[in-house]
Amino acid sequence: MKEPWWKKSVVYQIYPKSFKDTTGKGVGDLEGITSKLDYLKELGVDVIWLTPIYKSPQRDNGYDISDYFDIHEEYGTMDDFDRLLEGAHKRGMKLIMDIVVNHTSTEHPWFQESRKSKDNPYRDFYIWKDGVDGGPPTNWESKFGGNAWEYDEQTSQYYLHLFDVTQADLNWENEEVRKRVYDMMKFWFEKGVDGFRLDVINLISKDQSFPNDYEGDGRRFYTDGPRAHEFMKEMNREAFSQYDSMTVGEMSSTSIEHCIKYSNPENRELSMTFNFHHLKVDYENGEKWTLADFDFLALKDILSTWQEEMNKGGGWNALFWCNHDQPRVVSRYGDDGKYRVESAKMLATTVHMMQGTPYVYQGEEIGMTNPGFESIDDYRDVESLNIFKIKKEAGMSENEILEILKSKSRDNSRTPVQWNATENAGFTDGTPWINVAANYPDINVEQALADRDSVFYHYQKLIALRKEYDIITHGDYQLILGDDKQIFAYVRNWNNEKLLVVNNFYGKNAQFELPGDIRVEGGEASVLISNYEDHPEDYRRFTLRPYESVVFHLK
Ligand code: TEU
Repeated sequence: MKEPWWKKSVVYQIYPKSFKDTTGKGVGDLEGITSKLDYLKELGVDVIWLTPIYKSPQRDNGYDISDYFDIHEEYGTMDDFDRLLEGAHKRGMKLIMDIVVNHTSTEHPWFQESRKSKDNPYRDFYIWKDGVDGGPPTNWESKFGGNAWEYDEQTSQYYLHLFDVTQADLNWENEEVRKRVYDMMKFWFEKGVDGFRLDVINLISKDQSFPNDYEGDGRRFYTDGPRAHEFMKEMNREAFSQYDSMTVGEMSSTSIEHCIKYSNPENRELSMTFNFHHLKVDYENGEKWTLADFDFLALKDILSTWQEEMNKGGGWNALFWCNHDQPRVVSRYGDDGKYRVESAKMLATTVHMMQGTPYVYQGEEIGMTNPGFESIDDYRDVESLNIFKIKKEAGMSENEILEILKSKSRDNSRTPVQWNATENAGFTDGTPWINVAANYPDINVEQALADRDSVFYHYQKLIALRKEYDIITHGDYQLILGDDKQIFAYVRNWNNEKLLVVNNFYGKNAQFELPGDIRVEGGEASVLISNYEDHPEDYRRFTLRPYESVVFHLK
């Protein structure tokens, strides 16, 4: 079988709202993306992933879709989209769309019909239930806080919303719903898009007995649910398999076993999966809205287990630190002060040298940081605003909540891309929909392109190395020094070659010593990439400086 193109690809994620505004309304647009295609080409990425650009009331920045066949007005028109797609293809880049089919906006005409009456033809497109004892049908919780059921007076029943109350869950048991979804996917394929990122796709199949959850928030009754794989196979058969496409599923609270099933080509479901376990090591007792140092040993263990097990099971990982839901990684697992550049490069190397398809989130390639917002008025994200309210009502002080949001809010990654040092970082001539981070005069694309030692060129090199060395794609993965409290080191093996990847995750020196059981045949060693001007002589034993990262190629 010919190797699929996406195995050697690097994907660049664009959050259009914050990318580049060309009209002065303060919101990014499609033309803004088209105007930056040469920049992306220079970085070297192969695929662009656009977060949702469909018509939407924007309660959740487009993850609440009201028309799958139209473009959100502020972003432009279908012609703008066609030009963007053509521009990407002309430059040899692919483009994938973000598709949200676990739920729609309550403004979607399907839902508008559905809520009208119990016998409306669209009633069964969504999940409606009677209340129990004057309350909601189950105790399931919304991912954005509060109960997951909303009472609708018109028909005296509740509808399910695993996210915001304006995001009603579709009823995937209904064949007609599934058919409409596949037809819609084909519409975009016919336009020429190269695949999809599928939003929370492992939540579409709910346990039809809808039980109460006395041990948790309900997720075990809909995560990787009873018919999830069946639906994925059907989707593949009806849509994906008819095009040379890549598909990546966003998997919420999933397991390795399920991700192997979703992404092993023999199963004909998806190309690859995102999971989030490595981004929960800074939670206290599993709770996101807390402040805790990250657990370095757990981080190594989780990433390594996924590397080994997915490889063994024939699955394929999406590799990433950042997206539009996560704080900036340099502020999180690196150092966004003194060692910003070193630690941003080190973190990049750590995941780009693993097996899987790497994703770069806009601004990550120049080492953008969390903005450090001080006031609740700076926040826009529906989840952050909900949590602020809920925590306040529960008695937490405003200052304490603001401290948590400063490190955990999804808005940390949603501030505008910093293009240059002019007002509003060159993002807009108007008033940006969300404030630009104050450090834009120092951290911006123009500055990065002018500095050969910038984070940008490190990413450019990592992306180029993937094309040059097959071992990065195919080699197996072996964690070494698993107990070391400062060094994240691993070996990749392929044919008679090895990659030795050594990273210092802290701002103080560390001693590296290659374990004796790692055998190197010829002993010819070259350095593929590092983040200091000079690098160690002997790969077997050396001192790592703060956040130092070195990759040796051995054969
Ligand atoms: O996110 C799914 C999801 O569960 C999270 O990443 C979520 O943001 C986090 O759990 C909240 O604590 C996807 C999208 O990426 C996100 O932007 C949407 O808000 C969400 O689905 C609903 O469509």
